[in-house]
Amino acid sequence: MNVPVSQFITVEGTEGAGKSTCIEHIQQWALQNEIPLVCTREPGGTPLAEQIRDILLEARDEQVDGLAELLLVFAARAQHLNGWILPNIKAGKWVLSDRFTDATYAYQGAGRGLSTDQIVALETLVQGGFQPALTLLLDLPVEVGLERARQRSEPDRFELEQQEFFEKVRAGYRERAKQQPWRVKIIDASKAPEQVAEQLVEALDQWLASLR
Ligand code: Z5A
Repeated sequence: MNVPVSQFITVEGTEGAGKSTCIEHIQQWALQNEIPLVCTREPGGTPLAEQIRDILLEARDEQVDGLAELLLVFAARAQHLNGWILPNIKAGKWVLSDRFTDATYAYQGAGRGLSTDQIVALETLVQGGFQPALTLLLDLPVEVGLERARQRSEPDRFELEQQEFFEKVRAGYRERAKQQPWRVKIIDASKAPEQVAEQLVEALDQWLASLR
């Protein structure tokens, strides 16, 4: 896809990693650097993709087939990418997404145990070579994140998973960072909010400097 990928940033992490808080810091940083940033999320980001999100997150009695889950994730992504992300980037905006395809490798790949080949095939079909230029991976011990998340409302279908599932997801994310260190930056999200914010700003500043 012929778009300037330097305008696409993603934030990733396991349960309770603090993505929402970090996104606020990134918005602040963008404002200070006069960057026209717009925010979105996955699954979701357009009316249709948000409907697919609801289907994916709804806790239900019926066992959800792993491949069905994977296809729904990529159906939502195709709609989001073509209907929202790319038009915004082409219009000169910088896009910040709360999760993207690294989440698929972590949740459906490492977590559910679906084959990497299947994910790569769908990624290629939907995205071509399109990738985030920078991914901030909020990493923390699973039990710390789950404890934070417990303070919140009704758990969705993913949040009902056991600790073992989230351990696999965390390992999957760390593996992505190992494989693509030029793009995926690990942030120690177990620290106090102000220390997490410092790490974020440092990673963003370094990355911005590398573009100039
Ligand atoms: N999913 C998938 O399976 N495959 C895919 O390809 C994609 C997604 C794209 C929905 O994602 C689900 O979709 C997700 C994976 C799946 N399932 N899960 N789990 P989501 O991003 O919408 O859902 P989420 O992970 O539950 O995100 P969240 O609810 O937005 O969590 P968060 O943003 O990381 O956490 P938070 O709300 O910012 O923080 C949690 C609490 O911790 C909150 O009370 C904060 O005040 C507190 N907090 C934050 N930072 C700190 C620090 N530093 N110290 C102490 N306390 C803190």
